Amino acid sequence: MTHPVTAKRRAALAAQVEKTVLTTPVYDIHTHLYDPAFGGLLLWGIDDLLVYHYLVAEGFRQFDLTYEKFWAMSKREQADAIWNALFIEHSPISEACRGVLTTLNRLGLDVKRRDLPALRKWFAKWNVADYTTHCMDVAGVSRICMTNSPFDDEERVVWERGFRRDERFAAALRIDPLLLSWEGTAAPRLRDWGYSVTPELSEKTVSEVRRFLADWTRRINAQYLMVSLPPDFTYPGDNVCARLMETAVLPHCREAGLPFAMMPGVKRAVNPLLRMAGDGVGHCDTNTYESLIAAHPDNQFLITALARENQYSLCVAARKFRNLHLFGCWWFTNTPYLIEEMTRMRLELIGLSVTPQHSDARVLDQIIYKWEHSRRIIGRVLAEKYQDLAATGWEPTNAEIQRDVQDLFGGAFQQFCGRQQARAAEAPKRGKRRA
Ligand code: HDL
Ligand code: ZN
Repeated sequence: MTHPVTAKRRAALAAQVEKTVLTTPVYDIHTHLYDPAFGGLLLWGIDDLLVYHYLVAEGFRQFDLTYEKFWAMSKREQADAIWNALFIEHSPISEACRGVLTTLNRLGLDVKRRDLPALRKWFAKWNVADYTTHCMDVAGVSRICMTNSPFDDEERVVWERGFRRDERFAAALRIDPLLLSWEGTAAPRLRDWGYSVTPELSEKTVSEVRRFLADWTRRINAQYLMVSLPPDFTYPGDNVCARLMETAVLPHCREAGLPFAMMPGVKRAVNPLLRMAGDGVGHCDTNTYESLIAAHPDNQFLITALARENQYSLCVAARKFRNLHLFGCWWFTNTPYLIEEMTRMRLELIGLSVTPQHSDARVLDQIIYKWEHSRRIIGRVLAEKYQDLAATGWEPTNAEIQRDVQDLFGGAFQQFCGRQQARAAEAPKRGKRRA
């Protein structure tokens, strides 16, 4: 017998969920932002917002500029071209355009004036330290995880010099060149840095790769390791990527007590003339990820996939493997339509053991719109789920709603990471490294 849920009760539930979702602080577990100590690497302000690579790609669909002409422009000139094309000559309907306006509006700026010079004047008054705190306050983001690569020359020197960490900024060790360009990029660089590796994956080389991973894990206090993988990555497979994962990366993660995050489905440089905006999407083979996860029950895996078509099979895979945690609506899936579709699919198939969103922000101010938009969608879906439950007679208390939302906004991720740390701590304290 269903319990008649009055419209008033449904509305009260929805209002409670909305209030909780809009006010619960978020741990943003994957971004391209930087601790302000990294100086110019931390992008912020109206011109960086406008030349974000999502808007560059959309701008090229409207203006007749050649690629060469556009890339020869200053950042301000590029921002002017994008502003005129996407905000003045056409209405800013796309999610990336809307995001700029949401950010400006939440910062208290009057967007209907369409006055870019006035906007620039407002941003010019800020300094990065105060503005970082302001953006995090407006966005309700309490912690930001960076993407940190030793292979990024600008970033590496800051780590090597050392600096006082802003404890709001966590670090993740990004290792794409190690796995995807071992012979061409990583092996020579590791040798430059004093690790005696050879292109062949000898025992000595593997041991030195693990020493490199351990050094950088310690240096940045990595919360997880991370790689973005092409659609055709296969496991098992006779490829360097799979072999380095198996012999070096995953044993290191077990020993260090860290999850391994994989982001499959990027087709890099589909249009190289667009530079960072030129990457596309490819469908990955979920079998590969099921095989990898099944073969490593003592590792914790985080996955966010780029192709919409992979979302359902990954949800089913997450039902099979408790050491798989799905996160975010990444990149091209970060649109209202797909965030709603993916959040429904996940809540209905794997409940609250998921992290429905990360911002992937490259420009500090973007956390304001990326979280404003996603909170509202996640809140709508969650409210509907509770309303469905209410029809059975079961209703969440306000404390249970708060607990569930905290889980979705970083708590479930931290519990998931905690399992790998606990396993590493239990591991018998042996002299030699764990295989
Ligand atoms: O590889 C990644 O982490 C992606 O997020 C890329 O950095 C991509 O350029 C991006 O910014 N997507 O939103
Ligand atoms: Zn990213």
